[in-house]
Amino acid sequence: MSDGDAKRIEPVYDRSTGRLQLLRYDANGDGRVDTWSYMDGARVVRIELDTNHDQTIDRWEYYGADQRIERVGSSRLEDGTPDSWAYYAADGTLSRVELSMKRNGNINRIEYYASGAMVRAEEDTNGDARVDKWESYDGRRLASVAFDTTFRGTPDRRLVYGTDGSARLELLPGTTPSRP
Ligand SMILES: [Ca+2]
Ligand SMILES: [Ca+2]
Ligand SMILES: [Ca+2]
Repeated sequence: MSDGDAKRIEPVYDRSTGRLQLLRYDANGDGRVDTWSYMDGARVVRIELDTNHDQTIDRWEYYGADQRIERVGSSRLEDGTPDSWAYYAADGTLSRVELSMKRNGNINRIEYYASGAMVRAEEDTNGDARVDKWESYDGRRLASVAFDTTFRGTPDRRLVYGTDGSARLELLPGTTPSRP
């Protein structure tokens, strides 16, 4: 770290314990803080970043006790409100993304990843806190979507997509075949 960097870092200490609480840092040197590292002494707890320097936080990094990054929040509208959180496995790969599509902090969609690709997703479309839509992926291709159209807790319809772009609707067990 150069002298210039040191000048751009402002530490904040707990008044009673003297423990380091926060580091404010101006990463791009434009005179405005864009990186807030919340600390517990030497341990990083959370880092909030304004990566595009528009004075609005757009990235929230959460660190585990082992100082590994566990979760990264982001804001799809870039308005300072986090609405999606990416979770990372111990090897650093993306394991899942939780989304608050109404942007109220309530998670209503979870996407599961393997080897960097989404393999399935679950969504609560009607806000009753129960999953009613299940997507499964084959590589980058959406392979099927199951729906719980009556909000009973289990899927009753499934759309299966062929590799040729075709779609087939299946009725699942326990389904009344025709409804008005
Ligand atoms: Ca700055
Ligand atoms: Ca920003
Ligand atoms: Ca639901």
